[in-house]
Amino acid sequence: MKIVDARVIVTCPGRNFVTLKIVTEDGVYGLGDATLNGRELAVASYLTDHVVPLLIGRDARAIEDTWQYLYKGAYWRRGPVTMSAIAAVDTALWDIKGKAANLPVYQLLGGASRESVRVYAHANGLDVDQAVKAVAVQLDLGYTAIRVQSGIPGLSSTYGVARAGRPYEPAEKGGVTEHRWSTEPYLNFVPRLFERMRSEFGDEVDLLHDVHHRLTPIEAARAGKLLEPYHLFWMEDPTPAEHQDAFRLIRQHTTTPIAVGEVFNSVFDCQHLIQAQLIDYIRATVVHAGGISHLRKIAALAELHQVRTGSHGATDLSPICMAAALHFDLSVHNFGIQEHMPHTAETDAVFPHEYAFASGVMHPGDAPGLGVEIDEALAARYPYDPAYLPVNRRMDGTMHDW
Ligand code: EZ4
Ligand code: CO
Repeated sequence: MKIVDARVIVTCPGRNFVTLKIVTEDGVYGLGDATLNGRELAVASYLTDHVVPLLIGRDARAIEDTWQYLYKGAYWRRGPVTMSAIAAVDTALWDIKGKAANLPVYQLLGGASRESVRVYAHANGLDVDQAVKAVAVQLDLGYTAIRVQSGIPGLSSTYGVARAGRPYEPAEKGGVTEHRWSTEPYLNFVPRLFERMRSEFGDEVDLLHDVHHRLTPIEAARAGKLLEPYHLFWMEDPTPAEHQDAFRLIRQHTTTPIAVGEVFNSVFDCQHLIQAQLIDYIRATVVHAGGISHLRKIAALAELHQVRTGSHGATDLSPICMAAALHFDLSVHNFGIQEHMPHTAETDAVFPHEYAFASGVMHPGDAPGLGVEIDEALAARYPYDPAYLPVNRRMDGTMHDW
């Protein structure tokens, strides 16, 4: 089953997506997401200029060998660009294998370990009252786990809060916007936000919060401790994860569960955090962590240490990644929860898919392969439109983590 064609499709139905399409000699094709928010064309070039020529003539059935060939064969290892490109190839080859076997991909991954995939929604507001309303909307839609972000008194903008009346979308067109950050107002505010949530919505709903890499370890420890009465499902990315032993300090101070890993590319990024049980949920995802094959290895390591998965699922991951994530989520034993930010109708029209949401859970569907398509004619009507994530500075102008 030789690969005869592979090509990259860049489209911007409201936001940019990079897709790899691999075609085999018998006409079966597979799709993989290669979107790296704000750095899309780097992955597109890595694929078109360096990976596609290596794929032509290879056996599409040899998924693991192709993964190792691209990983070891480049000599230069890891990193988001390389690993997103490898992920796209891997995802497309699983799609092909599923179609060739006439089975949904989750069946090839060992079959379903659960009936459906629990997902969490986003709710955000410019202030606490708006955030309360946003949570109520998500509860009405059937979600049982909700991530809550709010504007912070004293700060003009922050991560995770939409402009009035619009769905949250971090990448912005027309240059790089700058946010200003101050830790003290945040630390004073965030316990009050969740105190209000519990008083409005009771104890049953699972509440999550994304710190988005902004605190030092001791500040994160303070946040986790102050949030304990409101028993969060998780506190996400409390501190940047380059220095992994930093999480030991947070752990010594708080029982608030910790989720990390949406920017991780490989099992080596996760290794210490998992083996030392410094986190509770690993957020690595299909597109940025080497595809379905590599993410399964991360999950297998996590399973040994009672760490569950909680894959990143923001709108900058395309519906192809979402489909792949749901096959992975349904099959791995130590699945925890899946992030779900619904795509716009424009995006869904370019990527018609089988997966569906109902009553707080999702299912990838039973179509052969991943169960996701790309409408290439429609995609071609949305040319690439550069957009960047914001940057973040402290009050004195020092660059900070966004
Ligand atoms: O900032 O996907 O948990 N979700 C997140 C996301 C990320 C974006 C970056 O492209 O942190 O909103
Ligand atoms: Co996050």
